[in-house]
Amino acid sequence: MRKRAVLITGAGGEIGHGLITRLAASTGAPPIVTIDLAPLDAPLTPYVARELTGSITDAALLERVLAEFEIDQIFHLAALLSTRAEFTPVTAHQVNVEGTLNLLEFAQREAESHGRPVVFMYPSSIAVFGLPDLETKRRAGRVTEDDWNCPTTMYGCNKLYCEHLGRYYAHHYKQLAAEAPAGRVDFRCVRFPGLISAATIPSGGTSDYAPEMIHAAAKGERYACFVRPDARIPFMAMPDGVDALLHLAAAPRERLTRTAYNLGAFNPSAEEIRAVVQDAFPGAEIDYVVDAKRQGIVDSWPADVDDRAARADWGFAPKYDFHRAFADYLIPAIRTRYRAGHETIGM
Ligand code: AKB
Repeated sequence: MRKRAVLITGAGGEIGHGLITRLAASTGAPPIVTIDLAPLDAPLTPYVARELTGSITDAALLERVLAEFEIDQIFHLAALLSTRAEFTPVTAHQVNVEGTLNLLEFAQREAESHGRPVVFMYPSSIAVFGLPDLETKRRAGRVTEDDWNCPTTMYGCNKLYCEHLGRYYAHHYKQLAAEAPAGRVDFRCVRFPGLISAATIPSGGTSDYAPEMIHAAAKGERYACFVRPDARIPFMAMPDGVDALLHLAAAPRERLTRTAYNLGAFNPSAEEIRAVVQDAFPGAEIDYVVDAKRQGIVDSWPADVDDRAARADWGFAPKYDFHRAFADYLIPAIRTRYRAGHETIGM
C-alpha cells in the first residue's frame, strides 16, 4: 500500500523552513516527504515523515517516491537563485528547468497512478520581468502578470519557461493522444517578490541586500549594500509568502483564472530599508558599495506589481506591510534569534 503524502523539494531552503512547520501544524495534514541536496536542519526533522537527500535531477530518486507514496500535493521549491544562476547558467538550467520538468512528469505519473489531480505549487519570481531601462521602470509602475515578460537573467528565463511548462501540463498535456490521460497536474504558481525571513539568511539571490542588511545589523556586523539607495523592488515577509502558497494550494480550482499570479506586499527603496534598520539597531553600520552588474538586474525588475488577480481569485491578503513587517515580525524575531545565539526554526 502506498502512503498518501505531500512532497516538498528544496525543503531545507528559506521557504521550506517556514512551510514545513506550518504544514506540520495544520490539522489533518498528510505526512511530509522532503527532497533536498543537503540533510535538513535538525529541528525540522521531527516534522518530516521521510527525508530524501538527493537531487531533483535524479530520476531514480523520484521513482522511489512514486513507488512508495501517493502524492496529492507538491511544493517544488528547489531552485538556483538569480545571482548564483548567472555564474553557472548551465547548472541553473539543469536544476531550474530540467529539474522542474522531471517533477512535472513525476506529478503526471502520480496523478495517473492514483486517479486524482496533483496540485503542483510552483514559486516563480519577479525575475520573470525584464524592464529595459530605469525610465521605463519608472513609467511602468505596477506591472501586471503579462507585462514586460522579457527577463535578462538565466533564472528569470528559467522561471518564465517553467510557468509555461506548468500551464502546458495542466491544460494541454499530450493533446493529440487518442485518449485523455487518466490524471492531470493542477499547476498553480505565485510570482514571489524578494522574500525576507527572520529565521534564515538567503544565499544566491539578487534581492538579498534587504535580508542581509537586517541580519548583519542584528549581528552587529558592518554591511555594504550592493545596490543604490534608490533601488526599488517589491518585497514580502516570509510568513505572508508561506501563507500565500498554502492559500493558493487550497483554493477551489474553478476560482482560478490564471496559472501564474503576481504577489506584492511592500516596495521600499534600499535607503528606506536602511533607515528602518538603523532605527531598530542604532549602532548599525550600513553603507553602499554598488555592484553595477547586480544593480543592473535589480533595475530590470519592476518597482511594484499588480496583484489584483491573486486578491480577487483566492483572497491573497498579506498581513505585513512595510512597517508591520519590521515592527511586528522581523525586528523582534531576529533580535530573539541572535540573542539566543542559536538557530531557531519557523518563519
Ligand atoms: C532572487 O533574488 O533571485 C530571488 C527572487 C527575487 O526571485 N530572491
